Amino acid sequence: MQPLIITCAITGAEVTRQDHPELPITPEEIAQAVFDAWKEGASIAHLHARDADGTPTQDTAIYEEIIREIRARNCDIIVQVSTGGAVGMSAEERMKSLDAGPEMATLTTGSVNFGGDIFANDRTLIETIAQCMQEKGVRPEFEIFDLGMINNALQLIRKGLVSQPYHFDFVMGVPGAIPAEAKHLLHLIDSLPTGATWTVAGIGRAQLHMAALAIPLGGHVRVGFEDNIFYSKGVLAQSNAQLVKRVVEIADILQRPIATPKQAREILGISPLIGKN
Ligand code: KMH
Ligand code: ZN
Repeated sequence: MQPLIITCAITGAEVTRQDHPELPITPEEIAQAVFDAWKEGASIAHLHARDADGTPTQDTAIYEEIIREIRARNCDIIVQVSTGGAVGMSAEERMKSLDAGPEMATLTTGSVNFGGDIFANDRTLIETIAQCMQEKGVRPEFEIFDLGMINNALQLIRKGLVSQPYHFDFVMGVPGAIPAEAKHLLHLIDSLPTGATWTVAGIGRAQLHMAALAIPLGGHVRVGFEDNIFYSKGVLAQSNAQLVKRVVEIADILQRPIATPKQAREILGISPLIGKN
């Protein structure tokens, strides 16, 4: 089994300081939270940017500042930016994060109900973002909120817009999308192209359960405040790092080693970080 890649989704676009008083918002806060999560065993940081007042933004300069702050901490974590942004953003706005020089980025391959909103990703938008990533040499992670999105991802592969190795993230438990249940996870895994790797991001209380399922199944795990702010029922997690630490503890019990960023880059087909690994 591959060593376990842990992604930490630090901030997201939906959670507010009202929801969690320690939500990282400024580039410094986000970078420090990434550093702390990396220290605990995360090898990918999934990043969203916020304005000074906490509003989601895809502003290139803010992403650049976050990345600069991460590297200033001598942290070799894989930087994965969001191209999902927030509901309602245009494709042009969403792609601005790709100009900040990330190694990896998310790519949602279909539209989905997203709570009371619609996260709209029509075919033209998906292909436009995929092409932009290909031109910039940014590795995509397919964000799969529902089964049909795997079909759309396969279409991109057939069109030559994404090359191997393929990596998928199953986001499970968003209200309006695929429920976070074991039978659905098994079906998603079964629907992947041969050799693809996968991560699961359970939403809310499903974060823990889906992580615990993924580890013995040979998948990878995403945790963090973007998807879940609680440690247990009614108890807020102290930090993103605390959520990462718990996954490492479970993996340890199940005797699955944790991937370093260097190992994660090898698995995901990402070039070594110059001067680091
Ligand atoms: N904020 C969601 C609407 C991604 O990062 O690519 C989209 C999202 C997915 O978070
Ligand atoms: Zn995201």
